[in-house]
Amino acid sequence: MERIQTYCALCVSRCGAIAVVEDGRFVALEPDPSHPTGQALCAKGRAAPELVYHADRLRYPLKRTRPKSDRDPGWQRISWDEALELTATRLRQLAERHGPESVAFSAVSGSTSALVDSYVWMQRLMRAFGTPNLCGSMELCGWGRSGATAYTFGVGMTGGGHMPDLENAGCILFWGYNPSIARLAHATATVKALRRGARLIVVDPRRAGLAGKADLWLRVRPGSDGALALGIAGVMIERGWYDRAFVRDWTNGPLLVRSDDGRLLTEADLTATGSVQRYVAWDTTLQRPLVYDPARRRYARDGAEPALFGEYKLDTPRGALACRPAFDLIAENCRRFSPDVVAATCWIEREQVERAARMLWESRPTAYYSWSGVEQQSSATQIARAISLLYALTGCFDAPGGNVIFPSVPASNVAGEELLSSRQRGRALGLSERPLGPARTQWVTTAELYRAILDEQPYAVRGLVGFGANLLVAHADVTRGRAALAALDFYVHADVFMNPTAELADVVLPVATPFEREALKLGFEVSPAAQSLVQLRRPVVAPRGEARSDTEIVFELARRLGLGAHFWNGDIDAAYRHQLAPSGLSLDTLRANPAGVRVPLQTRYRKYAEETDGVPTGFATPTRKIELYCEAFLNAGYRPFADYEEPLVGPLARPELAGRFPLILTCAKDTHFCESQHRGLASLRRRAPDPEIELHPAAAAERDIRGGDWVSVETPDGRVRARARLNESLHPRVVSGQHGWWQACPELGAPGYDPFGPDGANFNLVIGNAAIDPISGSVPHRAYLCQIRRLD
Ligand SMILES: Nc1nc2c(c(=O)[nH]1)N[C@H]1C(S)=C(S)[C@@H](COP(=O)(O)OP(=O)(O)OC[C@H]3O[C@@H](n4cnc5c(=O)[nH]c(N)nc54)[C@H](O)[C@@H]3O)O[C@H]1N2
Ligand SMILES: Nc1nc2c(c(=O)[nH]1)N[C@H]1C(S)=C(S)[C@@H](COP(=O)(O)OP(=O)(O)OC[C@H]3O[C@@H](n4cnc5c(=O)[nH]c(N)nc54)[C@H](O)[C@@H]3O)O[C@H]1N2
Ligand code: SF4
Ligand SMILES: [Mo]
Repeated sequence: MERIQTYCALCVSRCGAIAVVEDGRFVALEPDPSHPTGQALCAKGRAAPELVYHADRLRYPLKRTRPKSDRDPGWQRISWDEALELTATRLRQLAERHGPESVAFSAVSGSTSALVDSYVWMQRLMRAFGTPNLCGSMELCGWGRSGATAYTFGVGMTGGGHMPDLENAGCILFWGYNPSIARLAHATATVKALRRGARLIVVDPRRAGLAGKADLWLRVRPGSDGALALGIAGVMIERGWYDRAFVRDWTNGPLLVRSDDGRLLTEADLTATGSVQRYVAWDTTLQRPLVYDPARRRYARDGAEPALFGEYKLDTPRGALACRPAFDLIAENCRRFSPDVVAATCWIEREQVERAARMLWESRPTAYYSWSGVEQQSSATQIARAISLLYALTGCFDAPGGNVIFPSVPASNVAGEELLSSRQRGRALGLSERPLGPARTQWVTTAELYRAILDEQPYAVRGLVGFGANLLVAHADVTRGRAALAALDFYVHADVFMNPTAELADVVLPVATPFEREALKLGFEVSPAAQSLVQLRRPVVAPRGEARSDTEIVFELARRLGLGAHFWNGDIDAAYRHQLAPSGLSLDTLRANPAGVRVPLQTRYRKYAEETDGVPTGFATPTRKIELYCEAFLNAGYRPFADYEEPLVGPLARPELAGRFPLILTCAKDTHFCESQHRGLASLRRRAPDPEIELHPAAAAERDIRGGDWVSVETPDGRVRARARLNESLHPRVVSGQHGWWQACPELGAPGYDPFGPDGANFNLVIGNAAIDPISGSVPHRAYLCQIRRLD
């Protein structure tokens, strides 16, 4: 028997673990409490051996032999050599004839899979190949917390090494995030913080996970989160429960906004010799304009007190101009969301708004995390902006116990940004419609991908390289998606299992599970201690059949595409050495220490205030301050400060639909499965045999539905089935479903579900791709209209 120190890579938690191997067979995965994320394992982690030895694993490369219109693809086993040569030839042909942008990549999210092992290499391949199109669920999973918040703070707020400092937080705010299910290591750390007396606020339509332990649970109406955040911010401003000095010194709240065009006033507006690069605030002591220089991160007069409120008439060469500090405009907008308005809009009690504001302020330092609940919304960007505003008011950014940019082990960036020309970057699908959205960094949505394939707009996409990604189950507009994938000239898909999306591929490549392959992980994110650990995960057993790691596939494909020079000529060890060079760690040391090596790191706080030659670091934004007021938004035609937008498929925005579809539909993850995976594992399926929809007992009674009944879930876009589960914690007009159901579990005789028809259980069959966030393209999987009916 061998016990191998490793970690479970199946989801974002990456729990430290010990793999038990008996006679060469992987028999168990156990928690490793000596690992910074190893306190516990979930049922999925414990089912790892079942995953590895599952009968349905893909074990050999496959080639389609029948047309895509045929229900049977006629899969034929081929050699790796044939599969990769065919793939490289077809991809090269497409690039030569139609440009590399005619090939898109798709990828399973690193939060729900071990593709995180290979993500940067896959991105490097796609960029070296020359395509700016990666369909990786960014608009549903990471945009709000990382992309949108960066417009405010200059850095993505939650994700990577930028995390809530749970060890020191006085108040923890989880907004649309349930770590008990989604990120075990985070849940464990939160429970520890609660034991030491930290307060917890949970914003969630369901009383899920830690909401049961929270000091305050805000049962928000799905998708109305922006109004709630602005309402809480409004109370904080009104009562003076905010860090005034921080807002004054480190946000662009004091900068004056012109009343005529909403732009930030510049020095050039005041004098002919003034600079357009310098902004203007109002000096409350001297009662005159105060110039702010982003290059020096300072106001012209040391110790000056810029105004946060008021209206000021300034003399300009073109006459008098009325201006107000940005913060004054923001405060005014927040006042529109009084506790009464919030109560009516968000369906919560008005007293809760003040309680939340008070707790965020009085129990600080405050740290927060937000995720899926507010990502999959038609106003995902504005919701993230509103939460960012609220958070900036606490003054806890990068402070002990706040949201801290934890240190990370120095490493070379290998994602290959430099390999993609600016011309190709400019061709990312959706970039012209949404210039500030995820396409700026090569993330495209399925709506854009399907349009490019089917309508050839703005140009034709003809090839797809899929690393995992079950697009037809994970994304909306399923029927159009199927037509699009079937219309591709060439589609290669690498996966651990066959899935309904991969069924439309031309070539399928078998991928090893994380327990059968080596991978390098620099930092485990959730705490400074976790960040300091570097682990080279050892394979526990040899891959089944001919399965290979995604990294091996990327490197070998790169070589055959003539891109070997960017990939150390296929030498993965050499690539790791390059990646590790700045860390001072050697690959041999890591191989000799499977439990990982800790690199001493020091957590520095408030790095924005650190000075170099007398100039503070500031923030990576145009004004070098936290941008509560964002001119980039104004320039793109959006509101420059956080504002509320009604969910686009909701009772207020679509009253004509609300009669036929009176319920609000949202969804959440299941603890037993990752997204559309794992329904085939008997130990998990036994505990969660059916797709479910949760509804309030009153809503059920009104429809003659009992717990356990099969019901239909119908929206303006379609209909699917699910089993009713009664949940008293929900608002009677809110129901919550599950996505990801298609796979059968033959071992238990548990059925699979047709992903494309009303008798199936593909949640996303009833979600459309039309009503989306105008800034990011996010799709409202979490706020839709529906009706539920009992099925006889
Ligand atoms: N209604 C609704 N829709 C949603 C969501 C929701 O909450 N509700 N969540 C959204 C979110 S946040 C996300 S991230 C997406 C998730 O959607 P996807 O990113 O598609 O993720 P999964 O469904 O988990 O997995 C897709 C495939 O990846 C394969 N896979 C697993 N591990 C690996 C690996 O290491 N390598 C390779 N090559 N393949 C692997 C699996 O076998 C599976 O076939 O769904 C989104 N869609
Ligand atoms: N067990 C398990 N773990 C996973 C995954 C999995 O599928 N299963 N997936 C991984 C991935 S890809 C991701 S992105 C993360 C996601 O992790 P989370 O974001 O925590 O996942 P969810 O449970 O989908 O959503 C969190 C909460 O949002 C609530 N919610 C729904 N609608 C709204 C709303 O309108 N407003 C607010 N405020 N809340 C709302 C739900 O009730 C739910 O409790 O988890 C990762 N870990
Ligand atoms: S939470 Fe479960 S699936 Fe995720 S890494 Fe930990 S043990 Fe693995
Ligand atoms: Mo995700």
